[in-house]
Amino acid sequence: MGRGRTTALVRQRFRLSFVVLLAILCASTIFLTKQNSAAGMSTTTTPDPTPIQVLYAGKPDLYPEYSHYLEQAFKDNNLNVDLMDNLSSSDPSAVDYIIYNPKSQLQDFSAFTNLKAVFSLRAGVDEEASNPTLRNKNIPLTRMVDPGLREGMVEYVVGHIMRYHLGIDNSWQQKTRGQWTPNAPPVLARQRTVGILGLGELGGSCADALVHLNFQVLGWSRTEKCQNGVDCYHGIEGLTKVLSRSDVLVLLLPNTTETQNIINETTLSQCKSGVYIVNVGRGSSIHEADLLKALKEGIVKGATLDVFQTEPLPRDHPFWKHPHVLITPHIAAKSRASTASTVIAKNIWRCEKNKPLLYVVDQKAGY
Ligand code: NDP
Ligand code: OXD
Repeated sequence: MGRGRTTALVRQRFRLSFVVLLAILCASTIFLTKQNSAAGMSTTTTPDPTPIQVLYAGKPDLYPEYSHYLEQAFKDNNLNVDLMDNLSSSDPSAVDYIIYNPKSQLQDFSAFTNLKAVFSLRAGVDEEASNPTLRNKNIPLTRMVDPGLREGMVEYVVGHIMRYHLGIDNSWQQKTRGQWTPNAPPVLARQRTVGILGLGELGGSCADALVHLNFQVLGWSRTEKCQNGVDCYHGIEGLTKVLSRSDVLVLLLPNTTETQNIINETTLSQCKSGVYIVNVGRGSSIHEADLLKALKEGIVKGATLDVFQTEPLPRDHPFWKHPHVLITPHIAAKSRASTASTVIAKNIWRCEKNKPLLYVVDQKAGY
Protein backbone atom coordinates (compact mmCIF):
# COMPACT_ATOMS: atom_id res chain seq x y z
CA MET A 1 0.00 0.00 0.00
CA GLY A 2 1.41 3.36 -0.98
CA ARG A 3 1.67 6.35 1.41
CA GLY A 4 -0.86 8.43 -0.59
CA ARG A 5 -3.50 5.70 -0.37
CA THR A 6 -3.08 5.39 3.44
CA THR A 7 -3.62 9.15 3.88
CA ALA A 8 -6.81 9.04 1.73
CA LEU A 9 -8.18 6.13 3.82
CA VAL A 10 -7.49 8.03 7.09
CA ARG A 11 -9.26 11.12 5.72
CA GLN A 12 -12.24 9.03 4.62
CA ARG A 13 -12.55 7.38 8.08
CA PHE A 14 -12.23 10.80 9.76
CA ARG A 15 -15.07 12.20 7.60
CA LEU A 16 -17.23 9.16 8.36
CA SER A 17 -16.74 9.47 12.14
CA PHE A 18 -17.55 13.22 11.90
CA VAL A 19 -20.80 12.49 10.09
CA VAL A 20 -21.72 9.76 12.64
CA LEU A 21 -20.95 12.13 15.53
CA LEU A 22 -23.11 14.86 13.97
CA ALA A 23 -25.99 12.41 13.47
CA ILE A 24 -25.75 11.31 17.15
CA LEU A 25 -25.77 14.96 18.26
CA CYS A 26 -28.84 15.79 16.16
CA ALA A 27 -30.70 12.72 17.32
CA SER A 28 -30.03 13.43 20.99
CA THR A 29 -31.12 17.09 20.56
CA ILE A 30 -34.40 15.96 18.95
CA PHE A 31 -34.90 13.40 21.72
CA LEU A 32 -34.24 15.93 24.49
CA THR A 33 -36.50 18.53 22.86
CA LYS A 34 -39.33 16.01 22.68
CA GLN A 35 -38.76 15.02 26.31
CA ASN A 36 -38.79 18.66 27.43
CA SER A 37 -41.88 19.59 25.53
CA ALA A 38 -43.63 16.50 26.84
CA ALA A 39 -42.77 17.80 30.31
CA GLY A 40 -44.17 21.25 29.35
CA MET A 41 -40.82 23.04 29.51
CA SER A 42 -40.06 25.87 27.10
CA THR A 43 -37.16 25.19 24.76
CA THR A 44 -37.06 28.69 23.36
CA THR A 45 -33.92 30.64 24.06
CA THR A 46 -35.48 34.17 23.88
CA PRO A 47 -37.22 35.02 27.16
CA ASP A 48 -40.82 36.32 27.11
CA PRO A 49 -40.89 40.13 27.11
CA THR A 50 -41.48 41.55 30.58
CA PRO A 51 -45.22 42.04 31.03
CA ILE A 52 -46.48 45.62 30.94
CA GLN A 53 -47.76 46.61 34.39
CA VAL A 54 -51.18 48.26 34.28
CA LEU A 55 -52.97 49.49 37.39
CA TYR A 56 -56.75 49.92 37.32
CA ALA A 57 -57.62 52.80 39.65
CA GLY A 58 -61.18 53.34 38.55
CA LYS A 59 -64.34 52.74 40.54
CA PRO A 60 -63.81 49.44 42.44
CA ASP A 61 -67.32 48.10 41.73
CA LEU A 62 -66.66 48.36 37.99
CA TYR A 63 -63.39 46.38 38.12
CA PRO A 64 -64.88 42.95 37.31
CA GLU A 65 -66.46 44.33 34.15
CA TYR A 66 -63.40 46.37 33.18
CA SER A 67 -60.95 43.52 33.80
CA HIS A 68 -63.01 41.27 31.55
CA TYR A 69 -63.03 43.70 28.63
CA LEU A 70 -59.48 44.97 29.21
CA GLU A 71 -57.98 41.45 29.17
CA GLN A 72 -59.78 40.81 25.89
CA ALA A 73 -58.62 44.12 24.39
CA PHE A 74 -54.99 43.48 25.47
CA LYS A 75 -55.14 40.07 23.80
CA ASP A 76 -56.59 41.56 20.61
CA ASN A 77 -53.65 44.00 20.52
CA ASN A 78 -51.03 41.32 21.28
CA LEU A 79 -50.10 43.05 24.53
CA ASN A 80 -48.53 41.06 27.34
CA VAL A 81 -50.06 42.82 30.35
CA ASP A 82 -50.23 42.25 34.09
CA LEU A 83 -53.46 43.99 35.09
CA MET A 84 -53.95 44.75 38.77
CA ASP A 85 -56.39 46.72 40.85
CA ASN A 86 -54.88 46.40 44.27
CA LEU A 87 -52.76 49.38 45.22
CA SER A 88 -51.33 47.82 48.36
CA SER A 89 -50.06 44.66 46.67
CA SER A 90 -48.32 46.38 43.77
CA ASP A 91 -44.92 48.05 43.64
CA PRO A 92 -45.72 51.60 42.47
CA SER A 93 -42.32 52.03 40.81
CA ALA A 94 -43.04 49.06 38.52
CA VAL A 95 -46.34 50.44 37.22
CA ASP A 96 -46.24 51.51 33.56
CA TYR A 97 -49.80 52.80 33.06
CA ILE A 98 -52.71 53.82 35.27
CA ILE A 99 -56.36 53.64 34.21
CA TYR A 100 -57.92 56.32 36.33
CA ASN A 101 -61.05 57.85 37.77
CA PRO A 102 -60.49 60.71 40.25
CA LYS A 103 -63.31 59.32 42.41
CA SER A 104 -61.11 56.31 43.25
CA GLN A 105 -58.85 56.01 46.29
CA LEU A 106 -55.75 57.03 44.37
CA GLN A 107 -55.03 60.71 44.84
CA ASP A 108 -51.25 60.83 45.27
CA PHE A 109 -49.19 59.81 42.25
CA SER A 110 -45.78 60.59 43.79
CA ALA A 111 -44.76 56.95 44.33
CA PHE A 112 -45.31 56.02 40.67
CA THR A 113 -41.84 56.94 39.53
CA ASN A 114 -41.77 55.15 36.17
CA LEU A 115 -45.22 55.89 34.77
CA LYS A 116 -45.52 56.22 31.00
CA ALA A 117 -49.10 57.59 30.91
CA VAL A 118 -52.35 57.98 32.82
CA PHE A 119 -55.60 57.17 31.01
CA SER A 120 -58.63 58.88 32.50
CA LEU A 121 -61.93 57.04 32.22
CA ARG A 122 -63.69 60.40 32.09
CA ALA A 123 -64.13 62.88 29.26
CA GLY A 124 -63.80 65.89 31.55
CA VAL A 125 -60.39 65.83 33.22
CA ASP A 126 -60.53 68.97 35.35
CA GLU A 127 -59.83 67.05 38.58
CA GLU A 128 -56.99 65.00 37.09
CA ALA A 129 -55.41 68.02 35.36
CA SER A 130 -55.35 69.99 38.60
CA ASN A 131 -53.88 67.19 40.75
CA PRO A 132 -50.39 68.56 41.60
CA THR A 133 -48.86 65.11 42.15
CA LEU A 134 -49.82 64.21 38.59
CA ARG A 135 -49.23 67.57 36.99
CA ASN A 136 -45.66 67.73 38.35
CA LYS A 137 -44.79 64.41 36.72
CA ASN A 138 -45.07 65.86 33.25
CA ILE A 139 -46.30 62.59 31.81
CA PRO A 140 -49.15 62.36 29.31
CA LEU A 141 -52.70 62.34 30.63
CA THR A 142 -55.38 61.22 28.21
CA ARG A 143 -59.11 61.83 28.45
CA MET A 144 -61.80 59.37 27.44
CA VAL A 145 -63.21 59.55 23.97
CA ASP A 146 -65.51 56.58 23.82
CA PRO A 147 -68.27 55.64 21.37
CA GLY A 148 -70.45 54.47 24.28
CA LEU A 149 -70.06 57.81 26.04
CA ARG A 150 -70.85 59.68 22.84
CA GLU A 151 -74.00 57.65 22.12
CA GLY A 152 -75.26 58.12 25.67
CA MET A 153 -74.72 61.88 25.52
CA VAL A 154 -76.50 62.23 22.19
CA GLU A 155 -79.51 60.31 23.53
CA TYR A 156 -79.67 62.39 26.72
CA VAL A 157 -79.37 65.73 24.94
CA VAL A 158 -81.81 64.90 22.14
CA GLY A 159 -84.29 63.43 24.65
CA HIS A 160 -84.33 66.50 26.87
CA ILE A 161 -84.50 68.91 23.94
CA MET A 162 -87.46 66.95 22.56
CA ARG A 163 -89.20 67.33 25.92
CA TYR A 164 -89.06 71.10 25.54
CA HIS A 165 -89.66 71.10 21.80
CA LEU A 166 -92.79 68.94 22.00
CA GLY A 167 -94.11 70.64 25.15
CA ILE A 168 -94.38 67.32 26.98
CA ASP A 169 -94.78 69.04 30.39
CA ASN A 170 -97.75 70.93 29.01
CA SER A 171 -99.40 67.66 27.94
CA TRP A 172 -98.94 66.30 31.47
CA GLN A 173 -100.55 69.39 32.97
CA GLN A 174 -103.50 69.18 30.58
CA LYS A 175 -103.94 65.54 31.41
CA THR A 176 -103.89 66.31 35.15
CA ARG A 177 -106.60 68.94 34.60
CA GLY A 178 -108.64 66.55 32.40
CA GLN A 179 -108.30 69.11 29.63
CA TRP A 180 -108.73 68.29 25.91
CA THR A 181 -107.30 71.28 24.05
CA PRO A 182 -105.93 70.56 20.59
CA ASN A 183 -103.32 73.22 19.83
CA ALA A 184 -102.55 74.81 16.51
CA PRO A 185 -100.04 72.73 14.46
CA PRO A 186 -97.00 72.39 16.70
CA VAL A 187 -93.77 74.13 15.80
CA LEU A 188 -91.46 71.92 13.75
CA ALA A 189 -87.80 71.32 14.58
CA ARG A 190 -86.78 73.31 11.52
CA GLN A 191 -88.35 76.38 13.21
CA ARG A 192 -86.29 75.97 16.40
CA THR A 193 -82.71 76.96 17.05
CA VAL A 194 -80.42 75.02 19.35
CA GLY A 195 -77.12 76.57 20.41
CA ILE A 196 -74.37 74.22 21.58
CA LEU A 197 -71.61 75.73 23.69
CA GLY A 198 -68.66 73.36 23.28
CA LEU A 199 -68.44 71.79 19.84
CA GLY A 200 -66.00 69.00 20.70
CA GLU A 201 -66.32 65.21 20.60
CA LEU A 202 -69.66 65.25 22.42
CA GLY A 203 -71.04 68.64 21.38
CA GLY A 204 -70.16 67.89 17.75
CA SER A 205 -72.02 64.55 17.86
CA CYS A 206 -75.08 66.13 19.47
CA ALA A 207 -75.02 68.82 16.78
CA ASP A 208 -74.99 66.15 14.03
CA ALA A 209 -77.97 64.35 15.55
CA LEU A 210 -79.94 67.60 15.89
CA VAL A 211 -79.13 68.60 12.31
CA HIS A 212 -80.54 65.22 11.20
CA LEU A 213 -83.73 66.04 13.08
CA ASN A 214 -83.91 69.34 11.13
CA PHE A 215 -83.18 71.70 14.04
CA GLN A 216 -81.26 74.85 13.21
CA VAL A 217 -77.99 74.29 15.02
CA LEU A 218 -75.43 76.86 16.18
CA GLY A 219 -72.11 75.78 17.65
CA TRP A 220 -69.59 77.65 19.76
CA SER A 221 -65.99 76.65 20.39
CA ARG A 222 -62.71 78.19 21.56
CA THR A 223 -60.96 77.82 18.22
CA GLU A 224 -62.51 78.31 14.79
CA LYS A 225 -64.42 75.24 13.55
CA CYS A 226 -66.39 74.11 10.57
CA GLN A 227 -69.07 71.43 10.77
CA ASN A 228 -71.61 70.39 8.15
CA GLY A 229 -75.06 71.87 8.73
CA VAL A 230 -73.92 73.83 11.80
CA ASP A 231 -73.48 77.62 12.04
CA CYS A 232 -70.14 77.76 13.80
CA TYR A 233 -68.97 80.61 16.02
CA HIS A 234 -66.03 81.15 18.32
CA GLY A 235 -64.63 83.80 20.60
CA ILE A 236 -66.56 86.17 22.80
CA GLU A 237 -68.41 88.00 19.99
CA GLY A 238 -69.44 84.59 18.63
CA LEU A 239 -70.94 83.72 22.01
CA THR A 240 -73.24 86.75 21.99
CA LYS A 241 -74.60 85.72 18.56
CA VAL A 242 -75.32 82.16 19.72
CA LEU A 243 -77.02 83.34 22.92
CA SER A 244 -79.25 85.84 21.15
CA ARG A 245 -80.57 83.29 18.62
CA SER A 246 -80.98 80.07 20.65
CA ASP A 247 -84.34 78.69 21.81
CA VAL A 248 -82.45 75.94 23.64
CA LEU A 249 -78.91 76.29 24.90
CA VAL A 250 -76.86 73.13 25.48
CA LEU A 251 -73.67 73.40 27.55
CA LEU A 252 -70.98 70.84 26.76
CA LEU A 253 -67.96 72.79 27.95
CA PRO A 254 -65.04 71.53 30.01
CA ASN A 255 -64.21 73.11 33.36
CA THR A 256 -61.38 75.57 32.71
CA THR A 257 -60.53 79.00 34.05
CA GLU A 258 -62.11 80.49 30.91
CA THR A 259 -65.42 78.61 31.12
CA GLN A 260 -66.09 79.11 34.84
CA ASN A 261 -69.36 81.04 35.38
CA ILE A 262 -69.58 81.78 31.65
CA ILE A 263 -73.37 81.69 32.06
CA ASN A 264 -73.92 84.61 34.42
CA GLU A 265 -76.15 87.66 34.80
CA THR A 266 -74.53 89.41 31.81
CA THR A 267 -74.59 86.49 29.38
CA LEU A 268 -78.09 85.48 30.52
CA SER A 269 -79.29 88.98 29.70
CA GLN A 270 -78.05 88.42 26.13
CA CYS A 271 -80.20 85.28 25.74
CA LYS A 272 -83.47 85.11 23.86
CA SER A 273 -86.28 85.54 26.38
CA GLY A 274 -87.80 82.18 27.38
CA VAL A 275 -84.69 80.13 26.54
CA TYR A 276 -84.31 76.59 27.88
CA ILE A 277 -80.92 75.50 29.23
CA VAL A 278 -79.50 71.96 29.25
CA ASN A 279 -76.19 71.71 31.14
CA VAL A 280 -74.36 68.44 30.68
CA GLY A 281 -70.78 69.79 30.65
CA ARG A 282 -69.63 70.96 34.06
CA GLY A 283 -71.51 72.72 36.86
CA SER A 284 -68.79 75.35 37.07
CA SER A 285 -70.03 76.89 33.77
CA ILE A 286 -73.18 78.32 35.40
CA HIS A 287 -73.40 80.97 38.10
CA GLU A 288 -76.25 79.25 39.94
CA ALA A 289 -77.66 82.29 41.78
CA ASP A 290 -77.79 84.20 38.47
CA LEU A 291 -79.62 81.30 36.83
CA LEU A 292 -82.19 81.24 39.64
CA LYS A 293 -82.76 84.98 39.14
CA ALA A 294 -83.13 84.52 35.35
CA LEU A 295 -85.65 81.73 35.96
CA LYS A 296 -87.63 84.02 38.24
CA GLU A 297 -87.60 86.81 35.65
CA GLY A 298 -88.68 84.44 32.87
CA ILE A 299 -85.51 84.97 30.83
CA VAL A 300 -84.96 81.26 31.29
CA LYS A 301 -88.13 79.17 31.01
CA GLY A 302 -86.69 75.88 32.19
CA ALA A 303 -83.40 74.15 32.91
CA THR A 304 -82.24 70.56 32.82
CA LEU A 305 -79.13 70.24 34.95
CA ASP A 306 -76.96 67.14 35.17
CA VAL A 307 -73.90 68.88 36.67
CA PHE A 308 -73.54 71.37 39.50
CA GLN A 309 -71.06 73.65 41.24
CA THR A 310 -71.15 71.20 44.19
CA GLU A 311 -71.84 67.50 43.68
CA PRO A 312 -73.81 65.81 45.06
CA LEU A 313 -76.16 68.79 44.96
CA PRO A 314 -76.59 69.92 48.62
CA ARG A 315 -79.96 68.88 50.10
CA ASP A 316 -80.96 72.48 50.83
CA HIS A 317 -80.15 73.81 47.34
CA PRO A 318 -83.06 75.83 45.84
CA PHE A 319 -82.83 73.83 42.58
CA TRP A 320 -84.38 70.80 44.34
CA LYS A 321 -87.75 72.47 44.82
CA HIS A 322 -87.76 74.64 41.71
CA PRO A 323 -90.73 73.71 39.47
CA HIS A 324 -88.83 74.53 36.28
CA VAL A 325 -85.54 72.82 37.08
CA LEU A 326 -85.03 69.15 36.32
CA ILE A 327 -82.12 67.52 38.13
CA THR A 328 -80.21 64.40 37.13
CA PRO A 329 -77.23 63.23 39.23
CA HIS A 330 -74.32 63.57 36.74
CA ILE A 331 -75.46 60.58 34.70
CA ALA A 332 -75.96 62.12 31.26
CA ALA A 333 -73.32 59.82 29.78
CA LYS A 334 -70.88 57.28 31.11
CA SER A 335 -67.87 55.51 29.62
CA ARG A 336 -68.73 51.87 28.88
CA ALA A 337 -66.21 49.18 29.83
CA SER A 338 -66.81 47.30 26.58
CA THR A 339 -65.83 50.23 24.35
CA ALA A 340 -63.53 52.23 26.66
CA SER A 341 -61.27 49.17 27.14
CA THR A 342 -60.60 49.04 23.41
CA VAL A 343 -59.57 52.71 23.43
CA ILE A 344 -57.17 52.15 26.36
CA ALA A 345 -55.57 49.03 24.86
CA LYS A 346 -55.07 50.86 21.58
CA ASN A 347 -53.32 53.69 23.39
CA ILE A 348 -51.02 51.33 25.34
CA TRP A 349 -50.12 49.65 22.07
CA ARG A 350 -49.34 53.04 20.54
CA CYS A 351 -47.16 54.09 23.47
CA GLU A 352 -45.25 50.79 23.41
CA LYS A 353 -44.63 51.29 19.68
CA ASN A 354 -43.49 54.89 20.26
CA LYS A 355 -46.47 56.27 18.35
CA PRO A 356 -48.19 59.45 19.58
CA LEU A 357 -50.95 58.83 22.12
CA LEU A 358 -54.54 59.66 21.24
CA TYR A 359 -56.65 62.19 23.20
CA VAL A 360 -53.82 63.73 25.20
CA VAL A 361 -54.96 66.57 27.47
CA ASP A 362 -53.52 69.97 26.64
CA GLN A 363 -52.37 70.96 30.13
CA LYS A 364 -52.18 74.62 29.14
CA ALA A 365 -55.75 74.78 27.79
CA GLY A 366 -56.93 72.56 30.68
CA TYR A 367 -58.92 70.02 28.64
P1 NDP B 1 -63.86 68.16 23.99
O1 NDP B 1 -62.58 68.55 24.60
O2 NDP B 1 -63.86 67.27 22.81
O3 NDP B 1 -64.69 69.46 23.60
C1 NDP B 1 -64.72 70.60 24.38
C2 NDP B 1 -65.32 71.73 23.56
O4 NDP B 1 -65.39 72.89 24.37
C3 NDP B 1 -64.45 72.08 22.35
O5 NDP B 1 -65.23 72.42 21.25
C4 NDP B 1 -63.71 73.32 22.84
O6 NDP B 1 -63.28 74.21 21.83
C5 NDP B 1 -64.79 73.97 23.67
N1 NDP B 1 -64.20 74.94 24.60
C6 NDP B 1 -63.28 74.74 25.57
N2 NDP B 1 -62.96 75.90 26.17
C7 NDP B 1 -63.70 76.86 25.55
C8 NDP B 1 -63.80 78.24 25.69
N3 NDP B 1 -63.08 78.92 26.59
N4 NDP B 1 -64.63 78.92 24.87
C9 NDP B 1 -65.34 78.29 23.92
N5 NDP B 1 -65.30 76.94 23.74
C10 NDP B 1 -64.49 76.24 24.54
O7 NDP B 1 -64.71 67.51 25.17
P2 NDP B 1 -65.95 66.50 25.06
O8 NDP B 1 -66.86 66.96 24.01
O9 NDP B 1 -65.45 65.12 25.00
O10 NDP B 1 -66.61 66.71 26.50
C11 NDP B 1 -67.11 67.98 26.87
C12 NDP B 1 -67.36 68.03 28.35
O11 NDP B 1 -68.52 67.28 28.68
C13 NDP B 1 -66.27 67.38 29.21
O12 NDP B 1 -65.20 68.26 29.41
C14 NDP B 1 -67.00 67.07 30.48
O13 NDP B 1 -66.86 68.16 31.36
C15 NDP B 1 -68.46 66.93 30.05
N6 NDP B 1 -68.97 65.57 30.23
C16 NDP B 1 -70.07 65.38 31.03
C17 NDP B 1 -70.60 64.15 31.18
C18 NDP B 1 -71.82 63.94 32.00
O14 NDP B 1 -72.21 62.82 32.27
N7 NDP B 1 -72.48 64.99 32.39
C19 NDP B 1 -70.03 62.98 30.52
C20 NDP B 1 -68.91 63.28 29.69
C21 NDP B 1 -68.42 64.54 29.56
P3 NDP B 1 -62.23 73.76 20.71
O15 NDP B 1 -63.00 72.83 19.80
O16 NDP B 1 -61.84 75.02 20.06
O17 NDP B 1 -61.11 73.07 21.44
C1 OXD C 1 -67.38 63.13 32.77
C2 OXD C 1 -67.47 61.71 32.47
O1 OXD C 1 -66.44 63.79 32.31
O2 OXD C 1 -68.26 61.02 33.15
O3 OXD C 1 -68.25 63.65 33.47
O4 OXD C 1 -66.80 61.23 31.55
